[in-house]
Amino acid sequence: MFYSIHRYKRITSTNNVAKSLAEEGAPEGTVVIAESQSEGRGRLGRIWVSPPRDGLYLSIVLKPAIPIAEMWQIGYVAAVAVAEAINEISELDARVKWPNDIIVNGRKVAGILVEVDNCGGTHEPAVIIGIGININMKEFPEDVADKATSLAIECSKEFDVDNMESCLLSSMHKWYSIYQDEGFDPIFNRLLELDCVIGQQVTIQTPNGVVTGKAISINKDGNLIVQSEDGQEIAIFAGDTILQD
Ligand code: BT5
Repeated sequence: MFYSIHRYKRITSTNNVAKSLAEEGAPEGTVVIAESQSEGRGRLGRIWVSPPRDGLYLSIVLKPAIPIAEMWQIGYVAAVAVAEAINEISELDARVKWPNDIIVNGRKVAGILVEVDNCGGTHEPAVIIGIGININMKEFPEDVADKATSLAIECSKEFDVDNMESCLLSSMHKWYSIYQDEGFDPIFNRLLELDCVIGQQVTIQTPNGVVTGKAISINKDGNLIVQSEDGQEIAIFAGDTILQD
């Protein structure tokens, strides 16, 4: 896969622009990078705080030859790639908090947004992987301050955003190539090594309500398995994880 990089100073959201490019037939490996976003978003339309130049805001168009129903796997390819890139650059111990948070010392340093686009049936379906990494922020708005962190906060020094970008793109290239050559198993195995949820008491906010219990595993369908207090095992496909102290 070769990257074709589109750079912007300020746009609404790199995912929006990447989606439009995919719908116009942009090839796999199209990357959209912005210095800042006016409408950076997380899942369910939530806001992604994206101040100028302090973070990396990037979206990649991928077109894996797999059924749309399996494209969620690419979110885990990205999670592994982002955690490894952060660890390589900073020597921190970034971990994956199921399903899409990258955390350091219990706080979120990066987030991943996976959006599948069937491109109106005129082009091959694409999966847009949006990645936001907090690099040089020293502080955050009040509503995220208690759960967000940055590389600069954790390491007490600034990092070069361009360096993070190249490290991330090579990590994505590496893990996506492994995925294409060997399938989901190696991704899944690495995910389990980087996971910080299994074995923990958790509260998961799911689209169908709140589940509390002990996280006991992640299965190959991407579900987190939680054992509730009455011993029942619940498989959860999507949600927000809160780790209990
Ligand atoms: C995510 O959503 O974690 C996915 C974030 C993806 C952002 C990238 S930036 C490039 C690309 N273009 C976009 O428009 N998006 C992608 P979610 O799990 O829903 O988390 C969102 C929640 O994280 C918010 O509701 C806040 O509580 C919190 N949050 C917002 N900004 C944050 C930040 N910069 N750092 C840490 N937490 C943040």
